[in-house]
Amino acid sequence: MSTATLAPDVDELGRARFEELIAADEKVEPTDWMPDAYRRTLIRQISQHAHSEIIGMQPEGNWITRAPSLQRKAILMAKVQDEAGHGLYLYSAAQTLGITREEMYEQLLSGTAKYSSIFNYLTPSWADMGSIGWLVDGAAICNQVPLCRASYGPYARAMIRICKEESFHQRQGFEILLALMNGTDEQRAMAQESVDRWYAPALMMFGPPDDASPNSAQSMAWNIKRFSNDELRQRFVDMIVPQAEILGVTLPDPDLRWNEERGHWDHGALDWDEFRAVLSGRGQANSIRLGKRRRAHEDGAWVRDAARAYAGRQLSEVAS
Ligand code: FAQ
Repeated sequence: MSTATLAPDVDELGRARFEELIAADEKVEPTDWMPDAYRRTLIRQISQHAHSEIIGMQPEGNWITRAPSLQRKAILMAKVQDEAGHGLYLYSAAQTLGITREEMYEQLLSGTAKYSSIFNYLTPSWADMGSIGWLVDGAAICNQVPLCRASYGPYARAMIRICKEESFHQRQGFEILLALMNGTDEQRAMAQESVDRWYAPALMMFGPPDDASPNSAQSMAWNIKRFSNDELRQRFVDMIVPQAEILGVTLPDPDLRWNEERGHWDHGALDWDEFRAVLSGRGQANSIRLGKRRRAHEDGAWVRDAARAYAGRQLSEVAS
């Protein structure tokens, strides 16, 4: 009898258990064996998601001091703070996979990590706070609700709270636009101009079309992604068309029409050259976003030093 039969390889047992968990649609936890490629995929997706939340604070942070009332300012501050919190839960979830926070920061600051394309667009008007909430958080919800059922436990659990907060974010954005649409002609024009700029970039947040999405098939087989990029984009379009009607804004898409046969709204082609340009660093605000993040990281060095010194003192007190 071979030793292999007496003591089956730990990896083989782990792999069988992993496959059982995925087949039964149960959760994989940090201490479970998992294939390297599954771990790498999760680190990629979760860290990109965390970076998106952190960089995503900037377009709205830009308006905190200029919000039109104290109430709007308080709401916007709370929203931006929520985004920081989402980034932190997500970095923590990624750390359970064996990458350190410092490694992830380094990837972001050096420009080697991706973050969502949407945050490389400028926010020149107050109405953009409405469009970000309604369209960007709306797209984020469509994409993220299914992630609450992702197979990796720490990611799925982080997403539950994040989605609750995102749905408040979406409603506050909708309400900003509704107030503008119920206002003066100038305010209505401001809201429409902003929706005109955010509609297509929001549709592109879902990622490339399915036939150009290299990661989807494997991520779906592992129950990380539950729906393809195009399926989620379709859900989003179906969701916002009636909402746009309530707002009284026009979606800037001449090809948008109800398809009786499919039972869905058809939408026009998207400019994937623009998407690729944004991903390669040539969007409106890529250099502004990364430059600001780098400065904030440098300015925060003293906080990290102080926290490290404090943690060291606590440890030495416990040890003594
Ligand atoms: N931007 O094969 P796929 C938010 C990349 S949070 C940049 O389809 P996958 C909240 C993709 O990474 C927004 N890159 O990839 C908020 C891959 O590159 P890689 C973030 C993109 O992973 C609101 C390549 O293209 N949400 O908004 C984008 O299967 C307001 C090929 O693509 C998440 O991260 C993009 N839009 O599907 C905060 C959700 N799309 O890594 C502040 C979690 C694709 O191979 C204010 N992530 N790429 O070099 C996901 O669901 C997925 O990762 C997808 C992409 C759907 C984004």
